[in-house]
Amino acid sequence: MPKILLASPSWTEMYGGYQDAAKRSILYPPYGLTVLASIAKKAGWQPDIFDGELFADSIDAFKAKIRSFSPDIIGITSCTPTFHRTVQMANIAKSEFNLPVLLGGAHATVLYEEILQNHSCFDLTFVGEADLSFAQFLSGNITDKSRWDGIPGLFYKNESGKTVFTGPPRLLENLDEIPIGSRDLLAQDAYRWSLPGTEGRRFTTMNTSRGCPFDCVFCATHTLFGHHIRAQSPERVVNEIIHIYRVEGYSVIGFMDDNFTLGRERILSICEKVIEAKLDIVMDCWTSAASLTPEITQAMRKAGFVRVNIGVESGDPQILKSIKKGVNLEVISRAITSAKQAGLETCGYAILGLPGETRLSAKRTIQFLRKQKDLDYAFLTVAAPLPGSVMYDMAKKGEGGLKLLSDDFSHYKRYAEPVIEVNDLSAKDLANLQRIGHLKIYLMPHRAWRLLRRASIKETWENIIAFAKSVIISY
Ligand code: B12
Ligand code: SF4
Repeated sequence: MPKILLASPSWTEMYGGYQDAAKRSILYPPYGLTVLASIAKKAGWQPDIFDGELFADSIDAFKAKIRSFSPDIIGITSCTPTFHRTVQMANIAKSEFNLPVLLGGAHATVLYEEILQNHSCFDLTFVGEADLSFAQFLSGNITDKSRWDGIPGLFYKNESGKTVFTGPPRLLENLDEIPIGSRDLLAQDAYRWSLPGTEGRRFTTMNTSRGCPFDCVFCATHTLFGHHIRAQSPERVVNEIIHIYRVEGYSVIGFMDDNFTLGRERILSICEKVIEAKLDIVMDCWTSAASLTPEITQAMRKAGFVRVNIGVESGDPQILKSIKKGVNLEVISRAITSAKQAGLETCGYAILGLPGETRLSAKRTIQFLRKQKDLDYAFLTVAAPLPGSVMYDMAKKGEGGLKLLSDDFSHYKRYAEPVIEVNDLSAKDLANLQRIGHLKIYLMPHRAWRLLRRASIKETWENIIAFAKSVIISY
């Protein structure tokens, strides 16, 4: 049986000075690769997965994995700030092991032409959603380039050295057809996420829908999955939950959908079915405030959700409008309160340095987050214009007061090293506002007290030390 190694580069380095604090609480599994591995199995391949994030020296570990697994082909995923690592891995696979290398993921989906021009280590790029193209590619002779032409969603150089794009990929119409990911290929106890009451429990992620109807200018999700929402049926979602709980022993699940709670009937039905199945599980999800009504938050709490992560983006009404968030501050506040009243932990994410940002609007964001008495956690990131987002084009053209300081994607981190200036805010100002903002937010007595009560004394000290270290390093 031919073998394929699917690989993901290490990524917590993109937290910059906040890496220590991030590593303590976040380690997500490469969900997309588990799905691709199941697709490969169905096509008659033996897959394995390499997750660079699990190793102190991910490059050495990658070489060791290639030696021990001895694949016929390698597939690597790509994200903008870690693309240099993807290239490093592809170069090793090609020059040291002489293996064909496939590329896929968010970064490659936008910049495939430029990538193939500059990096000869990649043989073939899968553009966009790849479930169907990958299955079709693996189901025949993979070295026969004349076949590639008939598979939509591929970019490559043909026999005569000419680049070929076979057109946009076909999208899955029925997401119930996505196979359950091969999580057995992961180091199953290695992953973690700081939800309450989850110590010693096995954590994994799921993704149950694709596409987002909103148009936030900083977001690149549409290039992968489009605007139209496609979602798995409640039956399919709950079957996967039951499977990973009963067969694989996972009892902590993070739903990584862009907007998990969009679609009232679907989410209510999922909650109802989870309750009926009587599972001892803890869950959280990411979503837009637009859909968080009391009816939904209460149903979620009953089903075992313990936290909801909400995109706040900005505390300035004008910025919220101009970035096309699709919700206003009132809706966001109401959603936070509704989640809190239902008994869920609440976490808000905001971005400094969005188009149109000024010192005043950034201060409004910090102030808004500080004052939300029902918000347990809040994180401020600094905007990095991601290829595939409207903001990327704006930054390149200097629109919205933006000035792009670097085209080196390895600097496109969310914490501490901004690659933009905007209006009256220099890169240094943005990093300072981020640091001071976090201090101001977490030193609010109601928030500090709640967090102290939630954590053990040991955990609290460890968190304080990691956070203090992050603040000092990022200074
Ligand atoms: C969950 C998630 C995370 C998680 C988990 C990541 C992980 N280890 O899986 C965490 C929080 C850690 C994370 C971190 C980051 N993420 Co993220 N993340 C997501 C999210 C919401 C879902 C990912 C997912 O599971 N999708 C479902 C699976 C099935 O899709 P997939 O992995 O993309 O794979 C499909 C195709 O892309 C393709 N494919 C992918 N890789 C490969 C490889 C091969 C060989 C082939 C053939 C095909 C292929 O096939 C798959 C099936 O169709 C997406 C948005 C989205 N809706 O996808 C953003 C997203 C991918 N993240 C994004 C970003 C920018 C980041 C961060 C930089 C942080 C940030 N938000 O600023 C870091 C960098 C991480 C890294 N690896 O470099 C951007 C990427 C944009 C870009 N230009 O790079 C996205 C699109 C969100 C956005 N707002 O724009 N992320
Ligand atoms: S940030 Fe969230 S709500 Fe906005 S477009 Fe992206 S996925 Fe959709």
